Amino acid sequence: MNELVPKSAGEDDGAVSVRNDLEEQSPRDEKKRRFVAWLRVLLMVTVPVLVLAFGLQQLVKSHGLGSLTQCVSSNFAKKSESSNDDSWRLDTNKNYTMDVDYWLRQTKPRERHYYMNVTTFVEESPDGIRRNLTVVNGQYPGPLLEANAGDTLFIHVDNQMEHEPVTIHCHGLFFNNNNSFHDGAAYINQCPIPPKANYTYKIELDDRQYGTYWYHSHFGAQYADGLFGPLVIHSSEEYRAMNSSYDKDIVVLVNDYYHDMASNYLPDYLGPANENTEPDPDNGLIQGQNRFDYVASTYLVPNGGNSSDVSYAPVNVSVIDLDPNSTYRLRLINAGFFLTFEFEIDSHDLEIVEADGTLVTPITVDSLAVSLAERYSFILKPRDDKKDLKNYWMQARFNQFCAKVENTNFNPDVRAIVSYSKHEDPSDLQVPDSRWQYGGGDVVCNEFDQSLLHTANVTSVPRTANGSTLPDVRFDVDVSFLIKANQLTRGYLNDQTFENYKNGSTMYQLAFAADNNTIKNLDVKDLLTNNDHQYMLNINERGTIVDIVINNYDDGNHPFHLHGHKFWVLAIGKTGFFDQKYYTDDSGVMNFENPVLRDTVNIPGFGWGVLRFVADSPGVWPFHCHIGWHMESGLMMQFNILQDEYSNWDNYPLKWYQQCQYWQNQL
Ligand SMILES: [Cu+2]
Repeated sequence: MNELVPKSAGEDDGAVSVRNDLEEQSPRDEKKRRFVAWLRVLLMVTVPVLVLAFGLQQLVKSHGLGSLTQCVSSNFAKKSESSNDDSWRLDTNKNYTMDVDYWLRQTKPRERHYYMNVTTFVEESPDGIRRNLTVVNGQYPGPLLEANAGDTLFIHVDNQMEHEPVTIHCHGLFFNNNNSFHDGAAYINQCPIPPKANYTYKIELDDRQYGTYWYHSHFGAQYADGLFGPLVIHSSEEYRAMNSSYDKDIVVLVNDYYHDMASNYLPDYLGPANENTEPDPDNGLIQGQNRFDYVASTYLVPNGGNSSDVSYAPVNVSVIDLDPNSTYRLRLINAGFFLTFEFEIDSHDLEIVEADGTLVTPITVDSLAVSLAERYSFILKPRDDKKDLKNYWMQARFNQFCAKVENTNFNPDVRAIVSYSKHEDPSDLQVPDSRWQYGGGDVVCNEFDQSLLHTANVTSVPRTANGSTLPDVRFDVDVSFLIKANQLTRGYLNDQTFENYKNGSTMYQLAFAADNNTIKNLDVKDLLTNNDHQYMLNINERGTIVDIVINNYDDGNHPFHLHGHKFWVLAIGKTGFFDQKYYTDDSGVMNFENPVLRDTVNIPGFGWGVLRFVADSPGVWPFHCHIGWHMESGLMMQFNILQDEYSNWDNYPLKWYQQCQYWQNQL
């Protein structure tokens, strides 16, 4: 039986302490469940009446700018009866433009509530080809979440899907030492939100964290289908540190894009005799939109579909409106599933000022390569005189050499128009041909050279107590894809491939059965454990300086991401292997002064990298390649940090606990 608290039965239904063991919880739970059952009946009677009475009017609370509140569930019901109706398309010119002054005026921390109704939305067409999407609030792409540093962010997720669970992960957030159970990684630090259930993430934002982030589903391959969007944390401190160098602020969201649901590609990809040949995208999008030149005779219908089922109507590129008299900060996000892209805007220089929420010493480039899940802010510097500014191509050129893309549908030339001319009809815009020579046709698969990025205003990376350049713990991890039993190819970190934990989530077990679980009991002090397919690096001492030394034995590049932390990119090697002598010699291979501090970085094919982080945030944190296909293939592990602390917390949300019980009862 479903033991979950029904929708709307109370947002914050109390907290659970792990000091009580599971048995001691039961009577309290039982009492609560009975109350909840009563509430459920009450709601079943009253809600339909209310809904009728209000004529489907949305009762959405508005806080802050409330930008999510305009677009709620009444969009879902309508379907193909209105093929010209593109209200499903998020108005990114409006939604992704931030009000710089508003956020600077906010001086006191406050709550920011956002409401996400998750549905599988039937057949809309960001690039002209109709397909199913899984979306937030009936729109694509996902809406912007905004807060100030120090605010408390509430994300109220209502999973309205009939059959699919969901989670929402806020990529790059710290979770402030005390609430990593809200990180949203399915089966790791959360049990997924079941179909037709809801969940509220309460994230107390660190007052030292600001910049450009994003959110996405962390359940299976779901985010490829549309469950993602930008997340920006404003800060007057950051603004001052940037010398107030902009007056307009816009998110540019870029993603590679498939013409079918990710789940339809997975059986082939993960099936026998497929040696890690990833599904290739069909297109890429900027602000959720791009052209696709459909030719019926040559179009490859994905996954053996029927060509007579293909529905297409031409779509234009998106137009980003700019004011010639303003200075813009653009926040660029690679929210894709697979590929790196090279980004440029004709006749503009890009002054990079931020990488993954870290201010960097400004550096000016014509273009830059952005790996999956990375973010950059830059100040936009037009080369033409202000009075001559008109229309220009913005381009995100997907690097198909990296991935050996063979899909003949694939359009790697992803564009939008940057327009300074107030226009009526986008199709009338005159845009000069681009003269950009994409990478000079470079067949190398590297991202932007990380050694050119320097964290602003620092003089040293964290060091151990004795001041040495060596870490407290060095963790070497080898990356490979191996064919093992039944001709199945899987991703391996050292010799371990990740599989979803079957009995709730690992954090649930490690916290609530700290002395009696099948993964890692509290008294086990091993640095590495591997039980129940849960490969873990265990750090038990707060403040431990950890270096992750990654050697990539695979020919493909892998953008690695660590949840809940930022790491210092001490070195990236394009060839060969890491050598211990780099710690102490004068080769300058490693930077211990001012390397970039970020949460995602690309490890080149047959290359290596050394990443340093300080283990100071208790939780079970995924460390993984962000290529969605590779995650599904097992290129993921967990960093179990300060289990003795989080297994004593008393603030686990009741619903977090109950949703794990729900899944256990399904076993
Ligand atoms: Cu990968």
